[in-house]
Amino acid sequence: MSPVSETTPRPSTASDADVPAEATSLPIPDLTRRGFLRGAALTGGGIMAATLAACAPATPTPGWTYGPVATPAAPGGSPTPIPATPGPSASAGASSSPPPSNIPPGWTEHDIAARNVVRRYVGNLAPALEGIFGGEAFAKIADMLAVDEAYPELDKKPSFVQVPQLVLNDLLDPLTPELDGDVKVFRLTIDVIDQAIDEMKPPVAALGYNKQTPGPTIRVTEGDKVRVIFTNNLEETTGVHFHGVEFEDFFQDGVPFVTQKPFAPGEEYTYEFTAGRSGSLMYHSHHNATDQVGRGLLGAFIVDPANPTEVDTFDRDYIWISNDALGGFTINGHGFPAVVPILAAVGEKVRVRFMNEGIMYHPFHSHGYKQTVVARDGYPLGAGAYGADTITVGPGERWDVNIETDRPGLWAFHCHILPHVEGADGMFGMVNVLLVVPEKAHVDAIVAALLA
Ligand SMILES: [Cu+2]
Repeated sequence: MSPVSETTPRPSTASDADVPAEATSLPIPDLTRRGFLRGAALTGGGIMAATLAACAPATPTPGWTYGPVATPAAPGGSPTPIPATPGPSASAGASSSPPPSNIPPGWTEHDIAARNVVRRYVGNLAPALEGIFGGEAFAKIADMLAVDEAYPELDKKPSFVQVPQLVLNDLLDPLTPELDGDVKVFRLTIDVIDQAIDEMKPPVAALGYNKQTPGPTIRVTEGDKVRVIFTNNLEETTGVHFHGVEFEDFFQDGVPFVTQKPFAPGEEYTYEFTAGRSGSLMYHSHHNATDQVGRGLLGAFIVDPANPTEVDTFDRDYIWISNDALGGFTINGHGFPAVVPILAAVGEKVRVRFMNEGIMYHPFHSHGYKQTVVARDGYPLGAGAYGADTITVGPGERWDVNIETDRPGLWAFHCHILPHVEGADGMFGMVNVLLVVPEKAHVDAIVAALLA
């Protein structure tokens, strides 16, 4: 299975579900032999350990801050050594590699720092790229990253695997409802958490649903009767709004003092409604929201169509929730290099669901590929679907795009407001990568290895 929701409305592909066991025996020897096993042995525990670790960080939690934070101190438990002797400038503090003994001619500390961010992103995937893209392409990548320097990141999993992730949590531990008759019942807690924006910075004080931000994806089908029960474990009141639902009963709309009283600490509160239309919707706090949503009380609410059309049939499905209010510039709660790539094989159709929970506009630009915009705010565009390579997503908006892959590569995919993505220490924040590999077997092997 791909790193996507389990309930993608596509023709059944049972073979997808049991990928990991067979994937590693596929003809991609470099992937397992030289790349991942080494890293897996060092980091151990994998995603689940990272998820658990995020719930109980040992370090103090500073408040949210804007933009890149070049904090050299590693969070508790990080094995990353910090160079004791900075180079000519300390500005490369986000790097975990020792200062290079020789900076290539014409380079500055900026170049070294920028390269280190990408080294952290690729991690121990770097050697495996030879088996995926072939020797010629790998030689260029290896030269760019100076793989022959045997830098420390070569022995670590990619940054995005070292922190909890919505995409991976949805894959490994999807929020599944109980059934009460014909009602799908979801239970969520609302908690104070610490959020690691990436694997290097100290975690920040945050709020989450089921101890994660974004909260777990709530996924139902058009026409389903839905009950969602929240338990407020905060020491403050809150309320939850399902954003985009056309409620029959306005008292389910979740706006304290307009449709309900806020729910108090320790209180349980139940919303019950029918998912009346399909689309990419959201759920989030609608109480003290600048603060509470900014700190992380947000998540995706996906209503799959009862009768999917061709547009709603795809191979992989990615949620892309941006936030910027108080936690820096994040995609799914993390900043680059801790953002899970959009991973696909040549010949696949990928759905990306942009959802903006922040307070700013973000133009998300795809390198190398057309995005076909198929729905806005969950409403299908039908024959009005159009192509673009830059999709501006405003606060509260959701834009669904399909991308059809036909060429392999590592394609940058990022907000084009440059202060949201790149600074003196290289790329950060709202940067993602569309990683297109030649064959589906490569996707499966990568996922299996990352999760090992
Ligand atoms: Cu932006």
